[in-house]
Amino acid sequence: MTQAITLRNFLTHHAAPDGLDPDLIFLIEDIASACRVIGNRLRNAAFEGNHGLAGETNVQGEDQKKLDVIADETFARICGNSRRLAALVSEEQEDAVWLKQPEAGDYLLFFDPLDGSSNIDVNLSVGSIFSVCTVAAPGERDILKPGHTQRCAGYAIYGPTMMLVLSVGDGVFGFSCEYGTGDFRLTHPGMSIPEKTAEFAINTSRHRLWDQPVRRYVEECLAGETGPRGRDFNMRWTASMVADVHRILIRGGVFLYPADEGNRAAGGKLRLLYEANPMAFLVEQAGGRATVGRTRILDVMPENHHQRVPVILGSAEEVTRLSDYHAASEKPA
Ligand code: P6P
Repeated sequence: MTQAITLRNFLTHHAAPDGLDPDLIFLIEDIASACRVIGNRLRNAAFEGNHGLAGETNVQGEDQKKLDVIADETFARICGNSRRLAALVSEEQEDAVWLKQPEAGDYLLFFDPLDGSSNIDVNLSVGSIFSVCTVAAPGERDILKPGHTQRCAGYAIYGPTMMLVLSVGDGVFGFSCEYGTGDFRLTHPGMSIPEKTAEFAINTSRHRLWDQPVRRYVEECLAGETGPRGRDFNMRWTASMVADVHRILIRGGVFLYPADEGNRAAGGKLRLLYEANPMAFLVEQAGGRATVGRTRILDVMPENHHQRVPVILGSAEEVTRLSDYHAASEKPA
């Protein structure tokens, strides 16, 4: 098999419309380095006493795992030296960390350093999610950027293989970490989501809380070939958005974390700036769709740093069907 090209080779020769800004290349390589270190710390956690809780709660009010703290510190330590990085915006930190006086064109890095960390102690896949936007004007300290302005987005998945999956706006590319050298090498060029699917992902224990459009959609899937869909569906739920989205990028599917009676007051469960936006960017770049029910996630104008939104994303046909069901439920009787 021909030697798969490295991430650096890909970025320096990538045919993004006008080539990639060298400072963006350096930042992406720093992100990859941070993810490689996090993957190694995960692998050695049992020997380093890094399983379990850190004894703190984060801004989300969640009990921080020791590895949440390590992952957050790793992103800050490694990416914080990137030349034109103006701010770090972490799920684990209440406020943005400004590294320099922002200049027009500087980068903003949004990240969920360790997503799905409740899976760590049971040795299931977890991930890191990242998104890069730019400062619009000198001195601007506005981090509330809508998702369609992202310059780059991606994730690392720490599974049987550690992978980095990213887009710089012209398709989605997957890089596997080569054991031994630690190089991320291009193994999944041009990742694409099939328009049709027979697989859905939702936390079904919240069934009693769902709104009618989601309840209708899921019940039709469960009815299988005897119901209106005329075919059987499969269900997967990994409690790790990165793992569910990765599966959808590989073989299709639809992922739902909708607003419901239990989370509506908070706006949903998943966070807009560093979970929904980067994943929506990837999904659209791979030919899928991503909405909050009807509205495109990438068009949502953020109102605050840790804003939560409903998320429906994946195979275009299914996301469109759910959008139609939401529209039908909003029509006056
Ligand atoms: P639940 C992990 O905590 C996360 O933010 C996502 O990665 C995942 O999809 C979701 O929450 C899981 O939520 O309700 O199943 O624990």
